[in-house]
Amino acid sequence: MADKQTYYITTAIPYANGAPHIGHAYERIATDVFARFQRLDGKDVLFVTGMDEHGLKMQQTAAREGISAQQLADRTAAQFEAMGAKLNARADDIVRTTQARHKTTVQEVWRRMAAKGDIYLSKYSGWYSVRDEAYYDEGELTENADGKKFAPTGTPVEWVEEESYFFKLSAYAEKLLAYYEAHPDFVTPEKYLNEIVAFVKRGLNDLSISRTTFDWGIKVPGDDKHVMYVWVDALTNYFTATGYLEGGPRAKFWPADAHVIGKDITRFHAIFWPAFLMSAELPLPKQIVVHGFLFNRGEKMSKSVGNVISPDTLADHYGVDALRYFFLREVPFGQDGNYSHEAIVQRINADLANDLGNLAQRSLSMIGKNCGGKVPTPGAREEADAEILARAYGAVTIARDAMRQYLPHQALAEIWGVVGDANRYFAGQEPWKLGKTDPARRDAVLYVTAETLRVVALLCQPFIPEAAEKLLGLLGVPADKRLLAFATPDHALAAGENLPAPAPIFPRYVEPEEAK
Ligand code: ME8
Repeated sequence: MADKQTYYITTAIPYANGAPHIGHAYERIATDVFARFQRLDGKDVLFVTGMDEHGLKMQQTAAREGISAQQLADRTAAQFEAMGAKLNARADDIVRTTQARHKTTVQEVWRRMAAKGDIYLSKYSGWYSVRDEAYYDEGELTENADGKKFAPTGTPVEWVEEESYFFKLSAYAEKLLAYYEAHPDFVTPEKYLNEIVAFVKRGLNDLSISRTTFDWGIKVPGDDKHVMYVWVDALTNYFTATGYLEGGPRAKFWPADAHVIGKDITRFHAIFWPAFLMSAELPLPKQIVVHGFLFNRGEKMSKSVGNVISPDTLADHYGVDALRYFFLREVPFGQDGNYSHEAIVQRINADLANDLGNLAQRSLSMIGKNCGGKVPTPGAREEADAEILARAYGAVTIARDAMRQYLPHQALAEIWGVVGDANRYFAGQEPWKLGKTDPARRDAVLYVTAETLRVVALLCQPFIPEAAEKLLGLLGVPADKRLLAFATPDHALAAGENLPAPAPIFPRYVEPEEAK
């Protein structure tokens, strides 16, 4: 048998100096959905996340709390691991930048860049924001009445002068532009690539890549005074996971298929990262997949506004599948999105409980009652039957295509298009009236509905894994027949197979006060 096609996908690695928030949950869920979809489609998938544990901010937060930076990193890493488990979005591996395997890899990548002549020692000075871990140009700053200067992000800046190693990023502008030109899908959605191209066309400055002002970081090979400045360290995590340089069993996964990231870090991923890899003579990732930001009713989450909701609280309140569905359906991928109680409840009750849940419940309980709890006999196929089935099988190709383009909202719109049509089919055929007049036709309608639900459930697995598993169980689909390859007519439900007793898959969301 030919080797399975590999597929390697990553999330950004969250800063380890704070607890997980909704943005992190959104990114993890989306990446998990992409990973699950490709696995469902028969690929050999590696899904990696990690933790960004170095930097001055870590040192400072830890000091404020009276713990070591490593203790802070350990605590946050445990919170993120719990989030992944809670959201049913566990990764195959977690690269923590303090791990030995990562240090070795980063130092080797540095050596390769140095060997290429791309790293030199010089002096760096400028307005630095500790909180942003970034220098800012004079022109970007604002000043308050006391003459104190602030970054565009509102954080205070201070004048810093230090010896620093630099990476010759300026030498890569032309090469990067040629690369974008040859690989127009390198950054998706396209609007983010356009921003990057415009930025690079204005010319690139060399990049300061080491610090002497703090020591919580990976040491520069051959110069212990310096630790690497966060981005060489952080970006290399994607590479570390594959053990590519050691030629281990996961080396086949490099280059990555997709780095899923938020829109605020596109420059680092679409400019720095490919330039580092070109310099180190390593293959470039295939795609940078950018998502937008999530806001609570249009407002940025902040402690002062008091609208910070933990992913944990949301998952407990609405259910994990509901949250996963909401994020991917409601927000066109790549754009910013909003969440609110009303919007989540609307999606749960209309799409999940009503459209999918009710259809499954009604059709499966009729099968339980009237067909002896067995898959009914399809009988003669009428035009309406053929239409809804063709629509369902056709959705597989459309969903696959949408997912290849990282448009999960379109895949879900297509799947729910089938669910809508199936509801119209069911209502139009009125199988509950056929018991006395034409039981064979009733059975045929129930069969077609169940087979449509099978295809829908197969497609739903990456998005709402628990509910899809439940539904596939109720339809008697064995565990080894749940890949997307089985969503075809030749693997249709077999008449006469025993089905388990029907059970609801999606309860309606009821406001706590109504439930009393
Ligand atoms: O940027 N909505 O870490 P991070 C959606 N350590 N996504 C959001 C978001 C929001 N409100 N807020 C943040 C870092 N994100 C670096 C990454 S990768 C080599 C290093 C996204 O914890 C953000 O865009 O600030 C990023 O993709 C991820 O969450 C981690 O953000």
